[in-house]
Amino acid sequence: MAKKEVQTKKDYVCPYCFTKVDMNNIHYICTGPTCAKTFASNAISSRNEKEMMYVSKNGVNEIDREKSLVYGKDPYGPDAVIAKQHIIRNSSGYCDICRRPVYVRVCPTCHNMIPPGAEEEGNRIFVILGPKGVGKSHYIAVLINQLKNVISSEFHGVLNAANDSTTIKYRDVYYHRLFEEKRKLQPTLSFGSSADAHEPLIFFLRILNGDKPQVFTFAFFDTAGEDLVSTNRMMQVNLNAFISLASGIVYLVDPMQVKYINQRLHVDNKPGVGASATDVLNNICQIIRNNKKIKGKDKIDIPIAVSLTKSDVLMKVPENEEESKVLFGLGSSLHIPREHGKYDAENFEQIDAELEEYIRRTIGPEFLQLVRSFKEHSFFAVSALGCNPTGSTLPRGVSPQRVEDPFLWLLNREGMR
Ligand SMILES: Nc1nc2c(ncn2[C@@H]2O[C@H](COP(=O)(O)OP(=O)(O)OP(=O)(O)O)[C@@H](O)[C@H]2O)c(=O)[nH]1
Ligand SMILES: [Mg+2]
Ligand SMILES: [Zn+2]
Ligand SMILES: [Zn+2]
Repeated sequence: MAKKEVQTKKDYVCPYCFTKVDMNNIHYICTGPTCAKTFASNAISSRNEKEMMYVSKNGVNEIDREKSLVYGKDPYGPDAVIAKQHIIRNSSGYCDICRRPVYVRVCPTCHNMIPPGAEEEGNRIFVILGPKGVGKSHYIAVLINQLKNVISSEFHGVLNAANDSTTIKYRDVYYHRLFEEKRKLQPTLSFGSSADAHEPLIFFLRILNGDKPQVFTFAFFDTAGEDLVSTNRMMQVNLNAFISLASGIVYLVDPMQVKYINQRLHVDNKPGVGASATDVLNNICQIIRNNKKIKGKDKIDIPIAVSLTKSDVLMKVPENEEESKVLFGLGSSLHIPREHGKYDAENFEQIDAELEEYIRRTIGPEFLQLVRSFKEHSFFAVSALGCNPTGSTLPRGVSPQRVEDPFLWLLNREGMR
């Protein structure tokens, strides 16, 4: 990857509860198998009032008070979260029960794990945004699978799920349905509809290139298009917090939902003209500006990769003159493969320039203006499926095109070597 100064001592933002964590004030977990139970019985026998706060009603289990509160459970009630392992609420580095050193670090607010290396590399929260039906969920499903393959074979890295709930959610909601059953994904539920919808997919990426390995933590949020239609709605479902904390935004635009393109393109199953890409991006800008107190004249400091989705439909042979105005011809830079195993800045710059012109013609200059209010921006075109599905199944499976491009660009901004 291109050389870029690596920022050290990043703030660690907990991807589960969005708290900025002070790394000098974290909690630990002891992996000793009996310490939690011993803690509970010690507290009961010594009648230590402070410790009793963390013991279940029946006196048998240690209670995770913090996690209970974060998940909306009464820590004194019957469904308080039970701590399977003893929690140490100070930075002494030792378990107060078994006296052994402790290594597993957790967020002091929600007690989810802080990965090793977090204080050096920080973590990156990437959000995938865009109006309803633009292809966010299919993009995420395919991106993660593609990154696993691309990253390992090209960049000497490994992408692993950070926890069991990520493994399960990715497999059950995305991978199984799309790659094994070869069926299209369902529309995403609103962020407010269930606690489950709040939890991002979290992955660790370890890059072994160079002398010192780099570790990145990624949190992917799959948002529901309907949650982005108004700033009020975004505030209501608390989307504003994580959008503003993001290290990178992938903003997806469905070309078929753009009026100018929709009117000229001849494909099966064409969706209708959709919510304006400009309006939704404008809402996102407002939310970020309010949250980060960025003045109107200043640029937004989160890199944005604006990506046209479903690019497969724009690669066809034109049926007439009008249609050729909205298609990518044979000479398009999108046909030039990026150089593998390194960050191919030239290839991305060519695509960026071609797409900027395409977007100016088809979506309009106001949209470009808005994109330019981000300090760093680049245009991409991706296809998650590689074909235009006519029914609810994909008999020939998926053949993704360029889905990793926006992400490689964002990673390069984040100092991936
Ligand atoms: N031709 C083509 N169609 C696609 C592609 N990806 C998605 N689609 C179509 O677009 C529809 C919507 O995709 P989703 O991924 O569900 O869109 P979304 O943005 O997650 O939608 P919401 O969750 O409702 O906001 C799918 O059902 C597919 O029919 C692609 O790469 N190519
Ligand atoms: Mg979706
Ligand atoms: Zn212990
Ligand atoms: Zn947390």
